[in-house]
Amino acid sequence: MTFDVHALDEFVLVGSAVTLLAILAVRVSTRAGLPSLLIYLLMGVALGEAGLGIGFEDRVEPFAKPVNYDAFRSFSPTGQVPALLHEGRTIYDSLGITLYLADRHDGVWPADPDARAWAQCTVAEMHSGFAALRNDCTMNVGVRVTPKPMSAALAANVARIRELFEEGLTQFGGPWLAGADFSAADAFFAPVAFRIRTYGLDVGAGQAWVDHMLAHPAMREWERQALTEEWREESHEAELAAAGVITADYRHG
Ligand SMILES: N[C@@H](CCC(=O)N[C@@H](CS)C(=O)NCC(=O)O)C(=O)O
Repeated sequence: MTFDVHALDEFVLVGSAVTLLAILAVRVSTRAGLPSLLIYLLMGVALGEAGLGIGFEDRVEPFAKPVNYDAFRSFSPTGQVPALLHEGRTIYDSLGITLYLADRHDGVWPADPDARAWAQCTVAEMHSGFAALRNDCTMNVGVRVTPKPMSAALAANVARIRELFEEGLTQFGGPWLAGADFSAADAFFAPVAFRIRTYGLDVGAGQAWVDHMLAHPAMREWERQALTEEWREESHEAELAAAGVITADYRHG
């Protein structure tokens, strides 16, 4: 996903005038995490950067306290993000947005039938699964954590991720999960790349993808913005404290 914010802005200007509400993408990534937000932001930027012509404008929507359901309901029927506003439509849910984009742009899914089928399954698996990873390894771009001993469920999630990454890289040749080109599969696992780094999770040879992903200009820009985030959210900070011992905190906002 991204790169230079100004380049991104240009993309937006010349793009398809999609407005992506990647709410809190940066803020959320700093403190804790809302994977979907991140996913969106990343996906939009990445696809745009990849030259697929998907321009979008992201908007930060802070969480309302004590609950933000009503506030988010003003732009998203589920009270959740992400939501994509396009041509008068509200497209919500990460998978719904992906399908919507794939109907309108080439490259969201790999062209190769095998890679395409694999990518679609992995996206579905990410969308509906990995609950232990989401719960136990709260998303935070700005810190490093020595995690508490893993539950059996978390260990199984990490093992499955390792298996998926290694399978994708081996079967389709990398450097992206489903082959030579970035696809929705990479977007859906982008927040996982940050989690792997934050918690030092072992994904075996899948680390090659993590390194490749984290080096992407969009990811670096995402991280840069996250580190400057000025606010912290109590609940996410509490989740972080419960996840293990914080060994480094690079947030300077
Ligand atoms: N299945 C949904 C999940 C969306 C979701 O969990 N969104 C979180 C942020 S990543 C959210 O909006 N939470 C609102 C809240 O915590 O009040 C999707 O993938 O779009």
